[in-house]
Amino acid sequence: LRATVYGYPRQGPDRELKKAVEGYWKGRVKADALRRTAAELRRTTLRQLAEAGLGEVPTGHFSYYDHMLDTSVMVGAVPERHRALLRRGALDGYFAMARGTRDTAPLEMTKWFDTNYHYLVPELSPDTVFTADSAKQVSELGEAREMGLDGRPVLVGPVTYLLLAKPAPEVGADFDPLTLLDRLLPVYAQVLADLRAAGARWVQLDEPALVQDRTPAELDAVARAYRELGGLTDRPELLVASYFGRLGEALPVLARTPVEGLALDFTGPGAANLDDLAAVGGLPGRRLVAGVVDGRNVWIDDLAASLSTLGTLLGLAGRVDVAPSCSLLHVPLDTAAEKDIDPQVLRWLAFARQKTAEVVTLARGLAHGTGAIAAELSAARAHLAARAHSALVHDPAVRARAAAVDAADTSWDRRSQPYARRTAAQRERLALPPLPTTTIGSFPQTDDLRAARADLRAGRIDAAGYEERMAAAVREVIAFQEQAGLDVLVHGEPERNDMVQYFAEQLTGYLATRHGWVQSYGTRYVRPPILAGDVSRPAPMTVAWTSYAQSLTPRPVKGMLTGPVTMLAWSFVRDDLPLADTARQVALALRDEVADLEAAGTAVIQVDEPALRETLPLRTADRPAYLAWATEAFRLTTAGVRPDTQIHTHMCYAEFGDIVQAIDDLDADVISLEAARSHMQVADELAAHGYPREAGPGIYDIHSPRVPGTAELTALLRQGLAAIPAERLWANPDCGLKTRGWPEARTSLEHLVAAAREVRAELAAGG
Ligand code: THG
Ligand code: ZN
Repeated sequence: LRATVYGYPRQGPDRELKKAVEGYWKGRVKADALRRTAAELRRTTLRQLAEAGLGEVPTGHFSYYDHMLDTSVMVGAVPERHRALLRRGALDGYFAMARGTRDTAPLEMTKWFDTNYHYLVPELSPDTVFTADSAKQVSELGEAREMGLDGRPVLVGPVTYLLLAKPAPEVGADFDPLTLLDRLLPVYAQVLADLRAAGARWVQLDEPALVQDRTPAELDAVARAYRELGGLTDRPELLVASYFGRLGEALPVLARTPVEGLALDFTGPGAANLDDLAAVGGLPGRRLVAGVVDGRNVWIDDLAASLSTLGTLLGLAGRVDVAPSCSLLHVPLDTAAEKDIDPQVLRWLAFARQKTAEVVTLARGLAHGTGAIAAELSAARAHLAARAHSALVHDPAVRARAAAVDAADTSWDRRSQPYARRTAAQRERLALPPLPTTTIGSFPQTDDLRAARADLRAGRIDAAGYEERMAAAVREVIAFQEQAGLDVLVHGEPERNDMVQYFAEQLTGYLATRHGWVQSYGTRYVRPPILAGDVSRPAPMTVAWTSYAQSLTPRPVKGMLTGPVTMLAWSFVRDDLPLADTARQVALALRDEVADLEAAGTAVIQVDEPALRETLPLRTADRPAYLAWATEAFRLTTAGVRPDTQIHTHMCYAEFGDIVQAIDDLDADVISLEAARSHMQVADELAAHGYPREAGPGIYDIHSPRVPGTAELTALLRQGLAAIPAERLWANPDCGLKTRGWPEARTSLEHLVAAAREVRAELAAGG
């Protein structure tokens, strides 16, 4: 009966790892210094985990960049184009795979399940030759053992590794990486043998892909993999870990293999694992690691409820250990760093360090009875009660307004006229040319803008001085767009740090953190705000900047808002209110902002929902319900406007095929989409669905500093015209320009306008 965790934030309390890695890229930090920094961070983590009282500490979960990339290195799945570099220097080859070099493209990056962490996608082909490289795992285990700790190496399991891989660029899309399983297993066998030789008693194999819908063939692969690995004699004991939900059909499959332990998630939808476990007769004689503390949200645990779950589980396995539901990578490090949050409120929150203490407490309570943790139980009860009754959490006016949306006699989320009719009114009001040109919203976030924010924080300038610096940036952005000849302008968002944080700071119900960094990808981190209470908007948030920009030009300036789904997806959400209800509250607050923008004369309002596709539930059965509340929240935000006010939306990430219906259900007038990298495939998908509205599949890929030529953009527009008629096609980049530099953004947009003009001329000539 012990407590453990699967992984921990890697960056350090002050993001030391980010600084060291980025310093190394810039040549300012030597390889040795980077390695020392990393080793020191790992030791600090191990010390912290040991002092907290963990019986067994995870090792090998550290990463300079990403654990899937580390797994690719461990099994030798290095693309040919990166091999030479990897031979010359391990770190440089590693970072080349992550970031590319001048001559080689990086691995593709995508979301890790439904978290906001992004991993590097392995590229596999029938020619992939796997070879074992246990060095990282063995040496990190050694670090723990030197400190006298019982280290449990954590690896990505072979089935999840293959299920998350994609065919290498040189092989067809129909190649299935899972066919490589029989070649991969001997490599895992070798790593297991190496880890046993290095002193590992247990090894954890993470198989989160098994909480998604899996085909019989895939389940068969699971059975084969763990029968084979389980049948090895020279190996540590195997703990197969699942998280992010219910294991479902994979549970009986795994239970029939000889693995010594399973880790299951008992939070949220994972709660169903309890009945499922009972249904397979439990795990007699084996180890169950019970993920009872939510590992991906920031609220303190209801210790009494968890103890009761654990009590039930005791009868279902030979040995029960206590853990968070998943790696603590997805939460910030330590609430103690948050000096700006009211200490009363801070007690409701648990970050990685606090969650570690919670699992230790639970293990103690389970082993020695509730008397042994009476103080912790009563503190948790008091904090939960304080939260449940706090005025910060409950706003009766917000509740009443949200409830009124349900009333059958309202049509809150329907516009006053159907799309076909209002489009004529918009055409008349806006008088745009065919193929109107616009941008997605943000312009380059320059060092100067960041310096202004730092100056404001440090008190070197006052609010008025800061606003003047922002106003100057708006003037520059408007002047450029007029001169370049864009049709629908934006103010450029110089005043926004992050598209969620900016709004969260202005809405009641949200908490902001100072140090609550969570890794998004590589050395990039976000500080997700915390949805703590009922959401309302005390005052207009964007009207002043939008109106200022509009005062500078006769052309229409778009109002720019972040949509309700994204406001939830990139925040920590409440665990005391259904997501759909929070979405509705955020939508109503945004609806007021939309109304104020419209009243101020804004004719075009864009509500971005980049996260609509990302938040899709992992199990297909859960998707219709999600899409229903998500699209309703968007319509609630936007449907209150006049017919001649044009609503735009924007989404990033390339795969839309499975949500085209939901996009249609948003009832927006215009959608801009990331498409530059998928060669206008998006336009075809929209057309195939019969999408009836206006659309701007991006023709300028803003994810790279490359400047597209006019001819290339003209060709993409013509391609778009093949799928979407001229009166419904827009010309725009595929995402915001905030990560770009001015020189390339300027030239690229000039090319974009030139391309639109050229194709317009062709259309006018009847071509
Ligand atoms: N905002 C939020 N979440 C997101 C994105 C976002 N999740 C998905 C996607 N976009 C992730 N992409 C990024 C891109 C850049 C950065 C982080 C995530 C980034 N971070 C800065 C860094 O680490 O140096 C810190 C930024 C800051 O100071 O706030 O550049 O756009 N919420
Ligand atoms: Zn985008």
